[in-house]
Amino acid sequence: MAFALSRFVRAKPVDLARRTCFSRLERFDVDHFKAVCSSVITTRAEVEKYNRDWLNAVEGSSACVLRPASTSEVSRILAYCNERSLAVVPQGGNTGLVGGSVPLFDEVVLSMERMRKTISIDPRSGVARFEAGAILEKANEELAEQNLLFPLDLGAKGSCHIGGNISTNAGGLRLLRYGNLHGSVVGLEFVLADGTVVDCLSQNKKDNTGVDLKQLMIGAEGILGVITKAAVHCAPLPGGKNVLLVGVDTYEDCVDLFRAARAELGEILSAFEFFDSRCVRLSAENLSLEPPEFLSGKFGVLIETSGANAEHDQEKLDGFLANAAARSDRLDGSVAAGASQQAAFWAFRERLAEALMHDGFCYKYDVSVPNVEDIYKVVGLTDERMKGVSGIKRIVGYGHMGDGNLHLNVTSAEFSQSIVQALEPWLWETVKGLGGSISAEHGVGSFKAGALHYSKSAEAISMMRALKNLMDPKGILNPYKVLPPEG
Ligand code: FAD
Ligand code: 2HG
Ligand code: ZN
Repeated sequence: MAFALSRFVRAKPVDLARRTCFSRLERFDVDHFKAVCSSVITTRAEVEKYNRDWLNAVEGSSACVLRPASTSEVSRILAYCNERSLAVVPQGGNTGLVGGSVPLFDEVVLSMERMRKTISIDPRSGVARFEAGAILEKANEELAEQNLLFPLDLGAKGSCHIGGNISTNAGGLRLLRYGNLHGSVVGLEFVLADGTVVDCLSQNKKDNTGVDLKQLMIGAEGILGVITKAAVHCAPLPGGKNVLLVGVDTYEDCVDLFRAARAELGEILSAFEFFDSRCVRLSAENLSLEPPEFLSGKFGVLIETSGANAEHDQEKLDGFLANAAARSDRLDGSVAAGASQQAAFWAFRERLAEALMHDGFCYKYDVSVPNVEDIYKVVGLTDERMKGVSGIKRIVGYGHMGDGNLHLNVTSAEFSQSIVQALEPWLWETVKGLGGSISAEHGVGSFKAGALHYSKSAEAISMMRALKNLMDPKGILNPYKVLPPEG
C-alpha cells in the first residue's frame, strides 16, 4: 500500500526516510488482524483522525487502526506485527504535544480507546486499578465517589488516557503537591513487542523485590512496550479548595510570591502557576475571556490551596494574604467565590494551549531550568532571537512555576520552516546553558528525538538504545520517536 506525503512536515525532517526493514501492510495482514482483534478500522475517513496529532503538526498515512478490547488481543496483535516486521504506534487519547502519538509514515495504529474500564478502587488503601485507555477525567469522577483524587490533573483530562499519561510521565497542574507518576504508579501490566505479557501490576505501595521494571515504562512514550493496565496510589479528596488569581508587575514579583506561598501555605499549596501579560491578551483575543481589571497588562499568578480542613486552610490563606499585602502594594487580585468562579479563574491558565491553536500554527516548547529565577529569562532571550524573523504572530510564556517548568510558545498564521530554524537548535543550547532540560513534561516524541543529546549524555543514550534492542529487537514499537537516528 503506497503512503501519501504528510501535509504537515513540522516533525518530520525532510531527510527522514521510511525504514526499509518494515514490511508494508498487505490485505492478508488486515484479514489476520480481523481474526485476533475485535475492532479493526481501515476506511480512509475513519482512520484520518488517528493519523493527525493534536497540534496539527504531523500527519501520517496509516491505513489501519487496531482497537483491542483486552490484554490478550494486544498480545496477539504485537506477536503478529513482530513476526511480520510491521511497525506499530501505540496511541492513547492522542493529546500528546511532541508528535509521538501518530504515525510518521504507514505504521499501524494501536489505539487503546476500547480498554477504558476502571478495574477496582480500594478506598482503604487508596490504590485504584485501571485499563490503560481509561479517560483521566472519568476516572477521577469515579474516584471522587470514594473520596479519592487521581494524583494528576491537566488541561487535556477530558480526552487523555491514564496509559498515555503514564507513557509520557505527564506532570500537570499539581505536581508540586502530589509528585510525579514515578512515585504514584505502584503497578503496571505491559506487553512487549513480541507479545509477551509482563505482569508487574502490584497493588503494594512498597515493593522492593528486584529491579523495578515498571519504572522503565513510565515516560517511555511507547517505544519499549504497550501499557495495558495500571495501579495508581490516589490521594484523599480534599475537603476544601481555594483559588486565588493575582496580577503582579514583574516576573521577579511572581518569584517572590512563590517563595512566600511555599513558606506560608506549606502543605496546603496545591498549585502555583504563572502566565505573562501576553497570555492574558491571548485569552481575550482568541477565547473571548474577559480578564479582571487587576490582570490587565500584568503577569498572572494562580494559586490553589486544598486540604482536609477548610477552616484551617482559610486561616492560613488569610495570613498569607495579609503578609503579602504588607510586603507589597503592587499586588492585586481576588479569591474565587465558589466553584464556578474557581473554574473561571483556572480557565485563564488551563485554556492557554487551546487559545494558541486559534492563531494558526503553534511552535510548542516545554523546558525546565533548575533555578526558578531563570524561567522567564528564556522568554526574553527568545524575543531577542526572533527579532526580524518574519511571520511571527506572538511569543508567550507560562508554566508550572513550582516545577521550574516554562511553556514557551511561538505562533504564526502558517507553518514556517524558517521560524523552526531560528528556534532550533538555538533554544536547546540556551536551555542547556542554564543547566535545564529540553523536555520538562511533554516528552521527546518525534519533535525532539534529534536533540536528546542536549539533555542526556552519550552513555545514557546508548543505554536507552540497549534497552530498546532488548525489549523490542526489531524496533517495531513507535519507530522514529524518542531515540535519535543511529549514526
Ligand atoms: P497520546 O497522546 O495518545 O500518546 C502519548 C505518547 O504515549 C505517545 O508516544 C504514545 O505512543 C504513547 N502511549 C499512549 N498510550 C500508550 C500505552 N497504553 N502504552 C504505551 N505507550 C502509549 N502534559 C503534561 O505533562 N502536563 C500538562 O499540564 C499537560 N497539559 C496538556 C493540555 C492540553 C490541552 C493538551 C492537548 C496536552 C497536554 N499535555 C500535558 C500533554 C500530555 O502529554 C498529554 O495530554 C497526555 O499525557 C497524553 O495522554 P494521551 O492518552 O493523549 O496519549
Ligand atoms: C499546560 O501546562 C500544558 O497547560 C500545555 O502542559 C503546555 O501549551 C503548552 O505549551
Ligand atoms: Zn504543562
